[in-house]
Amino acid sequence: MLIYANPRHALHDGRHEMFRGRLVPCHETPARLDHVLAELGRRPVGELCDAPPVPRATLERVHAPRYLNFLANAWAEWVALDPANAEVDALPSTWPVRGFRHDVEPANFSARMGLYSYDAGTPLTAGTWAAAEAGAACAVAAAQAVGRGQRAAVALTRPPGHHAGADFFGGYCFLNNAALAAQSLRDGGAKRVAVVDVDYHHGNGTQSLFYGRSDVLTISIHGDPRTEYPFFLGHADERGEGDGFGFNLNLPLPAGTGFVAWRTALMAALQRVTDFGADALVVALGVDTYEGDPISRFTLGSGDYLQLGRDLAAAGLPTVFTLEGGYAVAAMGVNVVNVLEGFALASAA
Ligand code: 6XA
Ligand code: ZN
Repeated sequence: MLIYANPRHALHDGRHEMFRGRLVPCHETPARLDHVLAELGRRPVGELCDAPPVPRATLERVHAPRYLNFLANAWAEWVALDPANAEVDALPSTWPVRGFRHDVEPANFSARMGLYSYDAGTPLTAGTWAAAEAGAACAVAAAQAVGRGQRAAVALTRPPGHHAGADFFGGYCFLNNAALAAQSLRDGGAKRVAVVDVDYHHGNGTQSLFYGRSDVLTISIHGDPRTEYPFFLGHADERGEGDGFGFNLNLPLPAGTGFVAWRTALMAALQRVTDFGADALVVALGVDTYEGDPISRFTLGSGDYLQLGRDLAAAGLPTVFTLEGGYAVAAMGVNVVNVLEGFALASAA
């Protein structure tokens, strides 16, 4: 198993996110990935590798050029508004909802922050673009390694990606690493790619990116959006549209769900992957399904992640992992490495 760890992840280090009318400290912190790297130091389940830079054209396979241009320049624009902004994260506060225009890009910076986002929980910081771009490079490199015949590769990166769409950020995500991996696998010759998103939160960005396509099957197991973030997508009746009809599967579960019921959903997901005839699998790996997670409400235990890894390996497919959520920071390393170890041991057996 090859592991591409984002060397620039810590450049994205938000101060605050908006929560119930207050700015509160960010949950999505550099310490999360540091804990995974520390656990990998104790249990080296794979080989750490460097990813080459990702060409802009590769990012444009998934993201809109004007969105990428905005992200790449946003921090410089923010500081140009007022040098004092260098000490403040940029957060959106106005959004073009139903009936507003999205085709005209405003000149105003705050208006563009709103055009290209959907929540106020995702601060854009001095190092956001550098970190996100280097993370995307890890996802593409992991996909290319699997395309060359590796059984599995891991994009160990943050910021996470599965909420990011073609032209929007949100849910702590800027570039959709899982979607970039899936598209790179397709571009490398895989005919059918499945994305299985096991994060607590619905992978709305990934779903929206492939919703009209039958070559990439998207599946997400997540907290029921009637009560859980991201609220406005992730229901069971979202099955895809046009050519993509039947190629999106949502498996929402109620808050409080434990591993037995959760694993039943996982088995349904993996059966659908088999029926689809996937050549390759992308796992959007969030461990915010953990019982100790501060912002989520499933009750998986650390040991359950070993079984998750074994179950994913049993699908028998070349597999790319991307790292998504997980905010019980001290347990994060054990939980992520348990998945990878369970997978590695089962696929070697
Ligand atoms: C609201 C919660 C964002 C959830 C981010 C996440 N600020 N997504 O873990 O998978
Ligand atoms: Zn999550």
